[in-house]
Amino acid sequence: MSHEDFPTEQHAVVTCGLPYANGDLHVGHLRTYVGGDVFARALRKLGQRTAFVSGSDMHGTPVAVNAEKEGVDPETFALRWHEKYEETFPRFRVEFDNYGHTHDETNAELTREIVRTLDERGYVYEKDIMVAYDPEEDQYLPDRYVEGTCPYCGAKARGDECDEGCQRHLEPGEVVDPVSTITGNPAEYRERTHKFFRVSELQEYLQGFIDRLEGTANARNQPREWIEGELQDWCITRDMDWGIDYPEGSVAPEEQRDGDGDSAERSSADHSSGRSPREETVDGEDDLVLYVWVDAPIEYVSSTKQYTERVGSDVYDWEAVWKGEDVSESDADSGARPTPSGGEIVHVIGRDIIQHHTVFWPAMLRAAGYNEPRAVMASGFVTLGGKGFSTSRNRAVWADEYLDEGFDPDLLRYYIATNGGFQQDVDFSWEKFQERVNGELVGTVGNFVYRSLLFAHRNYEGAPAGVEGVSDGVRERIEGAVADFGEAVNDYSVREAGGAAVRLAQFGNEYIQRNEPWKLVDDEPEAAARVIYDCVQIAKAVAVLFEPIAPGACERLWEDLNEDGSVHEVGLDAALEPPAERFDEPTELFEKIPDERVEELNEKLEARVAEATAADEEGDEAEDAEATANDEEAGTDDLEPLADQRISFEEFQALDLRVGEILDAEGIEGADKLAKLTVDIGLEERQIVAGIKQLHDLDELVGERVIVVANLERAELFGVESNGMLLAAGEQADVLTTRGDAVPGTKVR
Ligand code: B3M
Ligand code: ZN
Repeated sequence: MSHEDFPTEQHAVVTCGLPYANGDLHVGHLRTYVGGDVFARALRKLGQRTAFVSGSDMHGTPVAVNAEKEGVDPETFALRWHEKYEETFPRFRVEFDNYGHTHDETNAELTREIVRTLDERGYVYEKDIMVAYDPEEDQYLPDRYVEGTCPYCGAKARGDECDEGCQRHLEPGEVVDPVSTITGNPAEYRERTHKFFRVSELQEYLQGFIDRLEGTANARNQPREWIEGELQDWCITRDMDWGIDYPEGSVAPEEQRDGDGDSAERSSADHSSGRSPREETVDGEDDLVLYVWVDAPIEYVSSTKQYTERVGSDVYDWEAVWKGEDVSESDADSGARPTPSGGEIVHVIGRDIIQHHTVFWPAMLRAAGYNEPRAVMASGFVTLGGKGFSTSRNRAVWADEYLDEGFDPDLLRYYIATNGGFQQDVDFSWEKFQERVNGELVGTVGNFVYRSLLFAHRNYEGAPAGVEGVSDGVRERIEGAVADFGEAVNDYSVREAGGAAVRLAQFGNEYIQRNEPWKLVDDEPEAAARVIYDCVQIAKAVAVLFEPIAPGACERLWEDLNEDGSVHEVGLDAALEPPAERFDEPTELFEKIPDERVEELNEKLEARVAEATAADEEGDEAEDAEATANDEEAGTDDLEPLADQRISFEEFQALDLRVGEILDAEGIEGADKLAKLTVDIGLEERQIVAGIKQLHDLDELVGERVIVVANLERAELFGVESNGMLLAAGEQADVLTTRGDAVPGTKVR
């Protein structure tokens, strides 16, 4: 890896966290996959050779527990979900170059090889530990088979993670007051011998690694406290029989004993009996399977390998990407920076699995002689009504449901990729979805492209002939957008990569509006032709730059522009290549979502959220009636979680907040919620569009002192320019005001 700006000479691999093959996908999952897909496409646009890979996570208790609930063996169960995911991702235009699964032969073999290497290099040792056990069921209780209290923060926690509290990974035996999730009985702790990986020996290396790591700020900062504190070794085996066997002793002979003589066709992981967690085997010999978090990330490598097997190593060499130069056993735990070699490895994950990707995984890679990741991009969660998605409570917008509603996947891609920074949590709402679709996709991008191409087609049958290329000013704008796009990729900002195209289309709209070619056509035909040529060029550039976010729409636009080849394959240079002189009447790229549709969707969703919330409360009451009552009293139930990302004082100061006085307020015709305000902010008067029409008597707002974000970028809402933003709290737009008599223009600090 180089740490040079993209594009680099090296091959890149973009991976997405593997979904557990245990249930339906929802919009929350899609955030990571869409983000990964956008990033991989954007890298390719820059000219970086990139493989985009992932696979289903088949093992571990998340799969075993759900399979057991259905009374199906885990292999059948997981394969069914795997096949479902294979179908679902392309329906959202999330197109992996390879999508494998952790239970296939490639991954099982590579996992055994890597673990053997760790073992041979002295990174693995055995230790007796206390493991939760259900005496009634006569079973050990790994991971999700046990629940209890987090020893670090006191939240309710699963056996292997503090999912509702501090998000820490928990080691076997750590959870306090363990309860079996099979019987609900208190669990006992029993002594067992397990294998441990010496993460602690790699502390110095990891400290260097985290300083080098690129990606989103959460992934670079959050792990510091773990890496700089006391690093614990990591238990890498479990008392289960669903998984990949620990590769030693009995493993190899047992495979040979298997007797069908055709081990290649046999499913690789050795136990698929459906008995999970492990019961003692007949001969009393009980072996360990690897912890799911060992073989899961190895699938990133296996999946890349499968891609190479398909396309050939001359096209894409997985070994060069992942292996490069091995570090010897003795060097591996030193903090020395590894020799730069190998590929640009970028992991795209959810923010709950940062620790696995910035501590355990790089430690494993390093100790086994593989290359380290260049970047980790950790996405925020998608919430509903301020609370996390919950599969079991049906508090979710499901992937299938979205498609069944007949929406184009590009709309959701745009919304979830650009509605906030990648690492921020996003509260899903159909209104916001509609606002972004109708405003930016239909109003800005679609509108600009349609009016330009229609005018070009009607008057010139394509890009006007005889124009000597694009005008200088427009060329500069396009070059600026291309540069912004490149910068966004290098900043790992999916949102900004999308923003570059939308801003260019916005400029296009202003350009056509300002130059009014329809007025020039008769009297100044040359001037008209030049303007329209420029607009067609902008439309072509938009197709190129917006492809990562909206690959379907850009494919249509490319066809409308009668361009050769595939918009998915062209590089950024194509943005300034001359457009075609012949094309047909264009199609509309995006369709407006009517208000009735949103109301209908909202009703469904609100009913579902209410039901889920009621279910939550019932559950909570059973556990802790008092705490729930207090919460309700305080009305905190619906609050969005606090942002986990701190900002610096400088970042805060970048906001120019001012006291303003509302001079005039009127509704915007046709818009349900928007009001156009004239606000005196001392130094000047501003026109601000605010979503408060339904919620306030507009006349009463005149004279109110309000707080204005004065340096927010200008926006156009419903065709009306908004130059600043009003601060307001909550769904009811409770407008913030001042308590004393600060005059308009006073800075808020
Ligand atoms: N299967 C899903 C999760 O915890 C888990 C990811 C594995 S990535 C190597 O989000
Ligand atoms: Zn915790």
